[in-house]
Amino acid sequence: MAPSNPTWWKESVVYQVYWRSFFDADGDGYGDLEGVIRKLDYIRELGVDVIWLNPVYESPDRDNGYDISDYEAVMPKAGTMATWERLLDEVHRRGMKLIMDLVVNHTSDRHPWFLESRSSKDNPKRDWYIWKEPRDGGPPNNWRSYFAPSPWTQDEETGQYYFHSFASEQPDLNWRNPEVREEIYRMMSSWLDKGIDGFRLDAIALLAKPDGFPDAERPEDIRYLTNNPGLHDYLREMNERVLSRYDIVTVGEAAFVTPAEGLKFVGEDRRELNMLFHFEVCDEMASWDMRRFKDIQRRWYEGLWGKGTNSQFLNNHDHTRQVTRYGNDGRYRVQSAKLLATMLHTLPGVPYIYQGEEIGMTGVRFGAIEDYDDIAMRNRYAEEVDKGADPAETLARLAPLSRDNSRTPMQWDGSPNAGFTEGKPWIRVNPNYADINAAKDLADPDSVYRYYQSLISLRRTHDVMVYGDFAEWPERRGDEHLYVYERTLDGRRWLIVLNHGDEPARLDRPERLRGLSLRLLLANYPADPAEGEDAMQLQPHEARIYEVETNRN
Ligand code: TEU
Repeated sequence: MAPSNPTWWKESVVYQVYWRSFFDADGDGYGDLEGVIRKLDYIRELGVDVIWLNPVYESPDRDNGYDISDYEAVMPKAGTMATWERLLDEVHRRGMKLIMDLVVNHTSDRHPWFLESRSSKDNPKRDWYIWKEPRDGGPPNNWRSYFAPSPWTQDEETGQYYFHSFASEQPDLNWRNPEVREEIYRMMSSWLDKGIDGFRLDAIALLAKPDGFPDAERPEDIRYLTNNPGLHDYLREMNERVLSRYDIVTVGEAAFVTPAEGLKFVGEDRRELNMLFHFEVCDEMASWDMRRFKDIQRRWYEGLWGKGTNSQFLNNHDHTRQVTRYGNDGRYRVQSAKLLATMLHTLPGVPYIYQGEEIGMTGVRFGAIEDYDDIAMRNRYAEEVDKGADPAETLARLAPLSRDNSRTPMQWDGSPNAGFTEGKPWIRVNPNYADINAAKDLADPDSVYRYYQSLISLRRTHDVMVYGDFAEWPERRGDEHLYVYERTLDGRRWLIVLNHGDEPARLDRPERLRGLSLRLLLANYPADPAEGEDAMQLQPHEARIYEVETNRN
């Protein structure tokens, strides 16, 4: 297949900073922008190119900054605009780039636009949000929202309902209204004019709503919230009016898309966005399922390669840490964290690292609902317990996928609160911080952090990892633990071998590889000097990257 056009952002590795849990410089228990500045060398040393900063805008903070009440101000918990500007300078000074997380599907219910909109039916901003009359005295349709039993909340003042894809404190903007779009584009340009390097666009597949909001046959399947007609017109307009005017990178959050639909967001000839996060893995694989994962990778490769760019990730601030959810966070934690990293950095697409992943941080189990902060978890718990579910059973069922699993503070060292804060942390620290922390990893040449450094530097120096075609070994396609694939570019040939299982495994070399020499470039176990020519003996969670001798060599 045709390799894609070389571009800086395709060659990048992105590091996600969930600032409120990163480093607290002022002792109020929340991470902050000053804290990010102090830890920039740590991030830079890893070798990453781009930082994705979770929302820092003014917000009542009901959904951790995803409920914005002023797009052009910084929330005091994070710091001031002056600190943010210093952060941008310091990121650039270190040769990195900064992308901002932006939420344009909805605002906070405290945003002045919404306060005006809700004030009366004839307010000029009424149509900036989505208002409907009740149906039979109840909500206008039978849908669910992401975070609530209904996406409709009735406003006492006028008796009408407003629409919210997420919590009731997050009313959706009405993208059909050209004034709304104008104002959003103006705001986006003002951030870009400050010199940022792009956006991660939150919930971007939700912008368009269907005509008339028809009832759903299966209300529990919330796909109706996404990918509605008109969406791509908005994205093209946004690109034309704003994005195309800057040398930036954009990544859109797009749940529930097939590769064919995904291509509509990122097709290079379509002029919409650069990359997307599809959630096929996170949404459909509660735990690891190798065959399914391979199938997902294959379909997305076939759908996008040469035409648009994919993202590689298994966790973020909404999804339980990868080594706990998909790997082994017990005996083989270190090996497993390295294997998952190897996989994400060698599969086609741009790798995203979520803070703490680079030291193999794990998920957490809190004993009481009060210890959970996540609005999605708390609302769901309340709904189920209200309906009569057993509280302990509900907590145990919701805990493994609670978003708080990935939101516990960054574990810097073995001092109290993991060195994250000198105050009381806004969310409890994972009790395993004495064992798992950055100071330990930095002191250990075999640590997960050091492995990430090697992996990223390999990617920086070998474009076969970025632009190489991808092919699985067909004889291992059905294997539930082994994942074996090659990347090839201009006569260079790399082989990646992964044993994602708790048992050792043997991998025979197929005929086509017999006699060719393999040069080991990186592995998460020491090489076995006794290993024969024809078969590899793989340890549990072993990962290897080889360069295969080719005729060119
Ligand atoms: O998440 C929105 C969203 O669509 C996710 O719930 C996604 O579908 C899911 O991760 C796939 O399983 C974004 C933010 O990342 C989240 O933190 C916010 O709470 C939400 O938007 C509302 O702004």
